[in-house]
Amino acid sequence: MHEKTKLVIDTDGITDDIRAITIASQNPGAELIAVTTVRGCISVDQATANVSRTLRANEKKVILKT
Ligand SMILES: *[C@@H]1O[C@H](CO)[C@@H](O)[C@H](O)[C@H]1NC(C)=O
Ligand SMILES: [Ca+2]
Repeated sequence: MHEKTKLVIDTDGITDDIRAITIASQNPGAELIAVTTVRGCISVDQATANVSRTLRANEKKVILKT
């Protein structure tokens, strides 16, 4: 049996990264351990909101830590 690939994604929370998080969430061979957010084109709060929404949409448990 293969170990799942453990992932930590650091993201600025906009479109391409949101798609990457969706793909990672739906990949049965991957385990998304954590997502960290940074300010980029949008504020860190908006990035966090985007990521939280994406994870909830993919039925992942969201625990926010600041
Ligand atoms: C992320 O948040 C920004 C700002 O609220 C919004 O304009 C953008 O559409 C969001 N992107 C995604 C992929 O949810
Ligand atoms: Ca990015």
